[in-house]
Amino acid sequence: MKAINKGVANPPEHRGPDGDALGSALALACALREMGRQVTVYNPDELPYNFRFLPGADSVARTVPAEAAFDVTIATDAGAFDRLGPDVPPVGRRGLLLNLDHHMTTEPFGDVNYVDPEAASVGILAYKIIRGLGHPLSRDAAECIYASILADTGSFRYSSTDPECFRVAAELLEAGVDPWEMTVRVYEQQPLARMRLLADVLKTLEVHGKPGSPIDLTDGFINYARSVDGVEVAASFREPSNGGAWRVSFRSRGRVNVAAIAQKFGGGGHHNAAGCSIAGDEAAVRAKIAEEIEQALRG
Ligand SMILES: [Mn+2]
Repeated sequence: MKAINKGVANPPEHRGPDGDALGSALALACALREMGRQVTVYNPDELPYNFRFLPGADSVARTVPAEAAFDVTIATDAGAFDRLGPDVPPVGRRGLLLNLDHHMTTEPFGDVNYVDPEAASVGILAYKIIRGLGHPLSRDAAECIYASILADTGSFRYSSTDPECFRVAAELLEAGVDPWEMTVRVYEQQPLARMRLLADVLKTLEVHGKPGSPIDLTDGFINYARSVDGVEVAASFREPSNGGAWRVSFRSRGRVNVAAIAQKFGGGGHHNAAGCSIAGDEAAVRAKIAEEIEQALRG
C-alpha cells in the first residue's frame, strides 16, 4: 500500500506539497497503518515547514526504490499525473491508482478518480474513505485531516468553508484534536526568517531579489496583497531558478475565477486560488498576466 502525496501544492503553482496534499496523504497513511497495512508516503520535495509536525511526516520518503511494488497507489490533491514526482511506480508495480482531488481543473488520471470540487479539502475525502472503511478516527489521523482543512479554508475563512467541513471538524475535535495547539503549530511558530521576508515583501508588495528563499517560507504572502482594500485579484511572480519558467500564483477575492486565468497558461487550481508557469522575461510575463486579469475584471 502506498499513499503518494503529490509533488505539487494546491493551487498547483509550485512543486512541494501544501498542507492539504500532505495532510490528506498522512491521514490515510495513519489509518491504513492502524489497520495493519504497510504504507509508504512519497513526496520528492521538501515538506512545508509548518506542517512537518504532522504524525508520520518524519517518515515521508523522498525517493521510492525502482523495484518497489504496491497493491494500491493513492495520489492526493495532485491536479495532474506529471506532478506526482519521478518515482511514481509504473503500471504493473503500482496496483490500482486512486486519484483523490478537488481541483476543478484536475485530470482524471487515476484508475479510479474520486474528485469532488465541492470538497473543502482533499482531507475531507480522506476522512470519508476512513469512515467508509469503518475505521475509527485516531487522534493522529484527525490531526492530519484538521490540518488539511485549515490549509485549504484559510482556517475556516475562505468561501470553500462549508457546513460539511465544520461537521467533520467537530468529529475531529471529538477524536482529540486540540484547535489551539493546531493553530500554534501551523500559524504561530513561524521561523524568524519568514517574518523578515514578510517585512521585505510588504514594503513593496512585489518580491524582488530574494534568490534562494525557501519556497515554503514565502507561502501565503500573496494573501497580504489580496488583503489590501479594493484589490480583487492578486498575482505573485517567482523568479525562475535556472532558466525555467516563472511561477505565477493568483488569489481572487471571489468575483474573478483565477483558475480560468491560470488554465489559459496551462495551469489550474480553484476559483479563488490558482497558479501556472510561464516562460519569458519578467516584463513580458507580468504584462501578459496583467492583461488577462484586467480582461477578467472587465468580464
Ligand atoms: Mn487541496
